[in-house]
This record gives sequence, C-alpha cells and structure tokens, in this order.
Amino acid sequence: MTNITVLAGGIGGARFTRGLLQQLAATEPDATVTVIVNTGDDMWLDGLRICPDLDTVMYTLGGGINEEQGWGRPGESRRASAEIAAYGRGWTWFTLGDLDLATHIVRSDLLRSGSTLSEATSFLCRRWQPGAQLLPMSDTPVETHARLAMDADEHRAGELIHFEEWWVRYRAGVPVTEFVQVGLDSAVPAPGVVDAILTANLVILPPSNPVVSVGTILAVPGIRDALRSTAAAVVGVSPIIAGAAVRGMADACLNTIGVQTSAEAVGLHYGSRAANGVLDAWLVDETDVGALPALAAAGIRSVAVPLWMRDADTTRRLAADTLALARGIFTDA
Ligand code: FO1
Repeated sequence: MTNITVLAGGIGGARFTRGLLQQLAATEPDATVTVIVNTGDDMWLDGLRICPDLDTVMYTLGGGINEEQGWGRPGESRRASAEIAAYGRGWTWFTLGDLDLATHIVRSDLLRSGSTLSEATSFLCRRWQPGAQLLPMSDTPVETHARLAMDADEHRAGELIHFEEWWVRYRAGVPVTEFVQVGLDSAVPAPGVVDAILTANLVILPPSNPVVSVGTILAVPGIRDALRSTAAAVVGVSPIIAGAAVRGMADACLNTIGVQTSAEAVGLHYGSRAANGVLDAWLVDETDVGALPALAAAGIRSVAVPLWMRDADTTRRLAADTLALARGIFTDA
C-alpha cells in the first residue's frame, strides 16, 4: 500500500497532484494521497474567509477549476463583486467571482458555526470529491505578509501588506524586504498533518512556490521536524526551469530571501536531509542537467527530466518520474 503525502501551494502543486492521481489510478489504484495545503495566502475579505490555495487544489482535483487561470471557477461572473465595489468595499483588484463566492460563504458559515478550517475543508470536499484528503497546514491563521521596500499608493515603505495584495495588486512588482508569517508563533499543524508525513511511504514537494507556499508550510512548528524524521522518501520537483520561474513570480520571492532563481539553488535551499535539510531527491529539468553534480555533492540524489507540465500526459509522466526517482532510493516507497 502506497501512502503519498504532498505539500502543495496553488496552481503548480495542484496540477502536479492531479497528474499524480491520474498516474496512480492507472498503476496503483489502492494508493492514497494526502495533500497538506498552504494557508498563508488566506485572508478575511468582505467578511469571508478566502483560502486561495485550498480552493485551487480542491477545484483542480475536483474538476471545478478555471483551467486557463489556474484559480477560480470557469464561466465566472462578477456581479456580486461589482456591487461590493459600488459600495466602496472590498479589493477591486482581487476578483471574487459569483460562483467562487459560494465557496467562501459556505466556508465562512461553517467557521462561524464553530468548525475548524480542517472540518470546513472536509465538508467542502464532500461536494468536489478531489480523490485525495486535503489538510490545511494549520487550523490557526498564519498569513503571509510582505514588507514594502518603498512607498506604493496609500502604503508607505516599511509597511506590511498582505501577500495577496503584493501578488495580485502589484504583481510582485514592488520590491519587498521580507516576508512575515503573521500568527506563526502560535500555529500548530492541523490534525493529521504530522501523521500524514510520518506514516507516508513518500512525501513530495511539488513545483509550488518554494518561499511563500512550500516555505510557509515548512515554517509551521513541527512540520519541518516531521519531514526530517519520516521514514518516507522526500522528493522535490523544481519550480524553476532554466533560471526562470515556471509560474507566477517565484523569482521575486526568491530574490527577497536571497536565493538565486535556479533549480540548483532552490534544491540546495531546501537542503539534503543528510545535512539538516528536507530533501532526499530532487527533479530538475533536462536544461538544468548541469546542476546535478552540485546537488549530488550536497547529498541530494537528482535526475534531469522534462519538467514542463504542458498537458495531462506530460504532467502524468512527471509524476511517474517522481515516483521512479523515489523508488530508486527506498524500496518501500
Ligand atoms: N489571482 C489573481 O491574479 N487575480 C485575482 O483577482 C485573484 C483572485 C482570486 C480569488 C480567489 C482565489 O482563491 C484565488 C484568486 N487568485 C487571484 C489567485 C491567487 O492569487 C493565487 O491562487 C495564490 O494565492 C498565489 O499562488
């Protein structure tokens, strides 16, 4: 029986996991997949709890995702958000579609009725049937904020703004000096999170943003320790190909923490479990084959394979390559 745990953020992690589930359905139908999802992008907006990465994973695995955008629902309308803007409320630059709003309304209703985020997520997944268990990294809010390096509109240099404002309103175009996980000190892993890492045969770090998605999950007290001690193989997939971020503005995030935008640098940033890091193995794209010696020298077994997830087939094959690399290391993976 193969139990796989994936630590995912938004679009890249969700798409990889969809390919993994399709690959497992064809080759190991009794395998189980648990996805530990970043909640650092979450925020209260218009009185609703918005959970971008949980919803992106849920919609993507459940067949309800807007495929072109990678987030939100297809065939959306924005009538309610236009009305909210007419009142002068909300974030006009952050689209809450009418269909998507139903998810936020139901989740907020459950939270206000005393449900934990884990319970609310499980309830929403009854409808979407993602084919994997979705666990928030924590049931206590841990929000990623970015400290502005310069004035921007009504914000002054030095001020912390929510990550989503930096990401969506400013497209990560305003330099920031640091990311702060607000609420991290009192955060604990959500129920089942540590267990999902410790009892897995395989833990995967998919090509999500290594700073604000996977990095945020690893920052929750107890999760990095679980990764370092699990008997599972821990295998990562580079989100950087040939020196450029595959999706989003991961390079802006890496620059902020002083990590070079390369498959090698991100692999070394995660580090080998043999040397206080979290990785046993790392997949890089064929164009980054030159990174293999440095990664091997750091104790990270690596392979160079096609990493571009262009469609369902290439994504499935990437998942198959990830499983193969893991099995080359541990027989029980
Ligand atoms: N991303 C955008 O670029 N523009 C948006 O207006 C936007 C709205 C939005 C609403 C709900 C949601 O779940 C996600 C949304 N996203 C939007 C995507 C979001 O910024 C990303 O999914 C992650 O937070 C970053 O990986």
